[in-house]
Amino acid sequence: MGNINPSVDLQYHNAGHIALVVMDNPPVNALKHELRAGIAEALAKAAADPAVEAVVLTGTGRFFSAGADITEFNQPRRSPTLHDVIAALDAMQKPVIAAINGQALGGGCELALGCHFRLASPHARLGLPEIKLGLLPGAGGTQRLPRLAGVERAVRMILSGEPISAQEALADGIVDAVLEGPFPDAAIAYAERVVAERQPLRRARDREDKIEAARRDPSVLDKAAAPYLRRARGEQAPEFALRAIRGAIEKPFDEGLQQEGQLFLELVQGEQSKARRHVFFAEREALKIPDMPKDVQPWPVTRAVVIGAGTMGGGIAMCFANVGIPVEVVESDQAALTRGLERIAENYRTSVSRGSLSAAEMDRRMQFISGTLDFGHVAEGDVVIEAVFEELDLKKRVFAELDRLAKPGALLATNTSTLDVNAIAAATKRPESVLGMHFFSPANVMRLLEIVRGKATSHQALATALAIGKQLGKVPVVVGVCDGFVGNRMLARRTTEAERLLLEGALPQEVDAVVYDFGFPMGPFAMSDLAGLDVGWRIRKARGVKAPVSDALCEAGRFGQKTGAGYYRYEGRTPVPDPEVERIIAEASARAGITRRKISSQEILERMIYPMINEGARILEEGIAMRPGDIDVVWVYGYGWPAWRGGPMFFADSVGLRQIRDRLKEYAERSGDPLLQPAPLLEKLVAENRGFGSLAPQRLAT
Ligand code: 3H9
Repeated sequence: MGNINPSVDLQYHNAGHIALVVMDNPPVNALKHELRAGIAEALAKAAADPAVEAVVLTGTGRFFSAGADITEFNQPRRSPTLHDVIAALDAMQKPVIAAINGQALGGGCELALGCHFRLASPHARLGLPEIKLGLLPGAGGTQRLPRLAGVERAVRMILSGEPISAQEALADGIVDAVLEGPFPDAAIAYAERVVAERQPLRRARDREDKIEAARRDPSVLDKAAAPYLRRARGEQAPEFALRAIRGAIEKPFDEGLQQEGQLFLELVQGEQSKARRHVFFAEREALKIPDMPKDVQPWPVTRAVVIGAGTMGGGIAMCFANVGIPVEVVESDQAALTRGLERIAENYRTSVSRGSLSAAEMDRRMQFISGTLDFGHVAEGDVVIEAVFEELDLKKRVFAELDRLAKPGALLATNTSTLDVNAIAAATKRPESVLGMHFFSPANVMRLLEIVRGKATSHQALATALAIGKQLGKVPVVVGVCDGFVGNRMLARRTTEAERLLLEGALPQEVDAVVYDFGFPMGPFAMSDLAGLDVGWRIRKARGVKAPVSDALCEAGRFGQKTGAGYYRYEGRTPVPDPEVERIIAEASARAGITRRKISSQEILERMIYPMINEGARILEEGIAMRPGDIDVVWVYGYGWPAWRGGPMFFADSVGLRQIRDRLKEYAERSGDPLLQPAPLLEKLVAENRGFGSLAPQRLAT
């Protein structure tokens, strides 16, 4: 508890020479109003105290500060603002030294940039991640960082949002020193030196040397920003951030600062940042299980076993190796095992050749992975993840075996993407230890992890799966048991509708263009070609279901990218619209007795999105997901839904549920497809004039 207020402590050191201002607002020192007010008050006291010759500003715990308090963005602004505090720091006539004890992010980093000197502990990190919230650094970051570090580094940090290490910050001139000694003592000693040597105050606002080159040649800025803007596609924040940085080059400091403030305000009030903030909080909410007792402790996991050396098994093994957890891949066939381990090595080699992984790090990771044909090794795993062929009987047999061999207290997980986890658990005498861990392909890249909670899954097993997910750097979302769980079940609605659009008159490239322009990395047909059409074909045949266009393509041997042709033909990996496909589609329409028509982009978009939202409503109704936000997280992290559109359920609220309900009704009547009839929950929310966002978290149905 601080002596200025509960969030700020003002201490005096070295006979009152040095005032130490300590920010203490756990868990991350977010700059809420009380913290800002406390810093301002402490600074005023230090300024007025004749004994004080320098001020050191630092934070408690792992954080200097993680920036503005994001929860305050929906509330009216209260003085002192972060601007006011930084202006006060900047204007101090005594040296103010930021002692960056841990992470300094966003407004926290800007606070440090506003100090006259910056010192970092060796494990400190500095970053401006505002772009990930659909914002730009709005407390002087776009003006001070280019002046301290040059335009290229500033663009990289601001437009990527990725933090840098203390050592990199030192090399770039962002911090003045990295101090090995204990914090804050080392910083206090440094402050004494600044005072003793009468070092002049170094204000970032006065620096011009690092932006001179960009002033002479404006293309420096555009060149640095180009790769980020190419990826932005419809997202406002990168373009706004670039404008703000340009202001630093072209305008006097105060004008640039004012422009930055206006651009920030526009973003923070806009729909895109609201969407990204929603995703930020939804991702963290998803880890909270309403019925989980507080004292449940996950089982410790120091060793993993993966059953199956196929693409999924190998990818999952890499996830463990990447974070330094030893993992053994168990296979029944030597050739498959050798192939699987070689595929893993090949994946790492690709990363090394691209420069994203060092050869030494590849070797280190490979050492965590071993392979065996001996099923007995299952006994060594704290977690065992089964990734064998997607066939219920096979999985049941594997689980019966795991039950026999795994140690008591091991977590037994299946990587099924569709099968009944309860049926798989029933093959064991310990269904409480069984759940689904549905990784998305490629497993070592995609961040979503659907954790499927079976009816018997214990709290401890669930807590362990969540902890593993976090440890692996995944974004875990707990879902209930149903065909396809959350993600693939909703995707199935889109797939059906996409096929129908082709039959009615659209072409694959038209549908894909609409979905791509919405912000997805690719459209449904390019995605099917990538995944391979044959898998779905086999499943449809087994279930007696037809998809006339897709079936016809498969019959023509067009399985997608792997055969060089699917919905497109391929030149390398580039899809090219193919007149042959047009012919196949036209024939399928004729066979179905459909007169093809021109379908508008608006209709395509509605039919690609609204049926999924409807299915999302059913998923909530049935208790397969706990919160609409969980569904949004699934789609953002598993299927490339653009984060700046917040996920399907958030998007639905922003479109308006009445509009969606009305359009669905129309499409249902036109197609005769009962699945397009608005879900009862959707109807209920429309009748009550509410959105999905108003729903309280619920327990999963078991
Ligand atoms: C900004 O600064 C704007 C300025 O440029 C201009 C202003 C004028 N505010 O993630 P964790 C909560 S924009 C409020 O689980 P970790 C979080 O919700 C901001 N709350 O921990 C969670 O709450 P709960 C720029 C925040 O160790 C708890 O803290 N800054 C904030 O895995 C723990 O978080 C950013 O964008 C916040 N700023 O990761 C940083 N940050 O326990 C955003 C966290 O109730 N934050 N919380 O669920 C992060 O990236 C990660 O939280 C961080 C810690 C890396 C800091």
